[in-house]
Amino acid sequence: MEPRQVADLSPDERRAFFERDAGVDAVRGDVRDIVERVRDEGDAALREFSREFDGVEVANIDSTDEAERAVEAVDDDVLAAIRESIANVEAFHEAQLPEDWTREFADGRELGKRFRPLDRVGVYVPGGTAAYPSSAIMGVVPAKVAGVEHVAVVTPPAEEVNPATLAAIHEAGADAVYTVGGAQAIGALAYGTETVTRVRKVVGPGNKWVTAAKAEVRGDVEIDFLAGPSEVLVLADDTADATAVATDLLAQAEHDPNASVVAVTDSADLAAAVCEELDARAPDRDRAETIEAALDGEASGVLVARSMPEAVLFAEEYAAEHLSIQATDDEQLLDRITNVGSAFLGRYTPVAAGDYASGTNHVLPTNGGAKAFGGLSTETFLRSSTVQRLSADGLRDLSETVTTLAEAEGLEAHAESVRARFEDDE
Ligand code: HSO
Ligand code: ZN
Repeated sequence: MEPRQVADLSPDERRAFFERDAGVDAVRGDVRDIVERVRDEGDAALREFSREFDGVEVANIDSTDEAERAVEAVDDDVLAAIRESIANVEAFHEAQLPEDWTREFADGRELGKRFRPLDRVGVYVPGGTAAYPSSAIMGVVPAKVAGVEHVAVVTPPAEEVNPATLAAIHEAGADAVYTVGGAQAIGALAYGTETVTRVRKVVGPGNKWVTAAKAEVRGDVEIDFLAGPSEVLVLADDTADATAVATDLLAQAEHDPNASVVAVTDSADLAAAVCEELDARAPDRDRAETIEAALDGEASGVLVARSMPEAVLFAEEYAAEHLSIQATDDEQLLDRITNVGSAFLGRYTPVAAGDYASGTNHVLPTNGGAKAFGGLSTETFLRSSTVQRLSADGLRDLSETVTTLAEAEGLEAHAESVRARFEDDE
C-alpha cells in the first residue's frame, strides 16, 4: 500500500470514497420475488428457500428451545464474555432510557411527551462465515431494555447453527428464535407465517439480500436502516501510533472484501509507517484474503492531507460508520465533525472495543448514512406520543389563533369546536 495525497484524488477517486455502494440495487428484483413468495406461501416458502440457498432441510423453524440448550454447549470463557458484553450493553442502553415529561408552556397549557416500547420487533442476526454472537447482543439487548415484550430473532439455518450465536441470542433475552435467513427471513418477520409472528419493526445488519429485503418491506413494516459493509476512518496526526492505526484498519477490513478502511493524516511519515504496518501485518491474518481485497478496494486507502483542517473536511464528507481519532486534540477535532456513526478517541480505544464489549452499539449507519441518522439505540425500540391538557383560561388564550387559522383553512367546524366550549359562558 502506498500513501496518496488527498489533494491529488481525481473526482472519480473522491466519489469512490464518498459514494460507497453496498451493491443492494442489483438484487432488488430477486429479493422482491422471494419476499412475495413468503407472503403468499408462509412456512412452506421458508423451508424451500432454506433448502435452496442454505442447503439445509429445516426440521423446526422455531428454534427457541435449541437456543436455550446452546448455553450448555458453549465454552465457559465464551459464555462469560457473552454475559459481560450483555451487562455492558445493557448499562449503556439503560442510561439512554428517556423519561416521560410534562411542562407548562403558558398558564393553563400543559404539554408533554411520553415514550412506550413497540410490542413486537424482529432482529436479524447474520450467520454463515460471519456468525456474530455480538450482533445478537446489539439487537436484542436494547429492545429488551426499551421494554419490548416480544423480541423475535431470525438467523440462517445450518447443519449446526453456531452455538455461541444461539447462546448469545438466548442470554440477551430473545423471546423467540427462528432458523431462517436471507430475504426470506425479512419477509417472514414483515408479513408473518404459520410459525413466525409478524412484527412491527425489523432491525439488524445483514448481507445485500437481507438489506434489499428490508428496503422491499419498508412501508409495510418499520425498519432501522439499510446497513452495508463495515467502514472505519482513522483521523490521525503525527503523534498517532502507526500500529494502532493500521490494526484498526485491518480489523474492519476482515469483515468484508467490500469493507472501506481509510486513514487520513497530515503527517507523511505516519502515512508511510501505517502503509508499512499494513503490508507487514495483513498477510499473517487468518482472513488475509478478505483483508487484502478490502485494502485494494477503491474506497480504502491511506491518505495524506495538507493540513488537519483538510483531513477533517475529508472525514466530514466521508461520514464514517466508525471514526477513530488518534491525535493530541481529539475532542476539538471531533467537535468539527458532525457526520459520524460512532467515534473512538485515543490510542487505547480500538473500534473492536465498541464492536464487542464497551457497551455502545455496533449496528451503525454505513454508506454515508451518518449524515441523516444514528445507529441502533434504546430509542429505536420506543415510540413517542405527545399529551396535552388546557384549562378554560388556557383555551381562551389560544381561541383567537385557532379560530382564525381554522377559518383561513375553510375548516369552520374546527373553529366551532373551540367556540362551543364557551357558549354557556355567554
Ligand atoms: N464492526 C462491525 C460489527 C462487528 N464486529 C461484529 C465484530 N463483530 C460493524 O459495526
Ligand atoms: Zn467489527
